[in-house]
Amino acid sequence: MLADPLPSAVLTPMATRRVITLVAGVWAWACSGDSTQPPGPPLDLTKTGGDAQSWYFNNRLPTPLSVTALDASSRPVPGVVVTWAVTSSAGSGAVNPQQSTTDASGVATTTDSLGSSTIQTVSASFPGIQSAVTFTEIGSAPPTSGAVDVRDDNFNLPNIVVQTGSAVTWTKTGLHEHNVTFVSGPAILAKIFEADLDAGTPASRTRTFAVVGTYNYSCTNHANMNGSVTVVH
Ligand SMILES: [Cu+2]
Repeated sequence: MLADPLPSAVLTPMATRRVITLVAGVWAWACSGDSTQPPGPPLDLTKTGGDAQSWYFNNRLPTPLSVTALDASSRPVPGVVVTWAVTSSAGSGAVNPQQSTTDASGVATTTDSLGSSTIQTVSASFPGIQSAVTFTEIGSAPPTSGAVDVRDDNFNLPNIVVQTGSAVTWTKTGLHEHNVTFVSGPAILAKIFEADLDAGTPASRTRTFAVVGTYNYSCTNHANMNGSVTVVH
């Protein structure tokens, strides 16, 4: 029995079938492993996180790369030393660490920094693996400026990325009284007041972002009117 069943009205026949399939899948998984039996030697790796990210040249990817070591019965294997290597051309980045050991859940991770190439591939393997797995990441140049519309009642776009040293301009396009109040980040920048955004005084204000990190801001007049500027190298 599901702990929190959906109202029957939203359970179309298709949705009901999906729920049944899901429950059956969990049931089969729960019964397939004999928990008293230790896993056998590792046979393969499966990617469990960090593949196919799009991020910026010479920056660390937001999500670490992770793999799970599996034995012949697809049980996770702890204690496997996984070797990570950038397999694309020179200048396409680096992984750190270059070796990591699978934990109690069979998972090993590394951090991955992009270089200056558009495509970066990283392999994960261990001695005797059937075939190494490959992560493929996409690099691009970060934007060198940003523009945010201050609307009724949201920021558009709410979340932007710029390179260090870039200026971001907030321009009032709505009619309500708004402000830009920085609430967290590497530095708390000066608040942009309603008067700053009123037409003609001027209609927009700019802040320059010198330090890498994520700056969060809000309009204090409207709940859930939030935005962020992520600054990369
Ligand atoms: Cu507002």
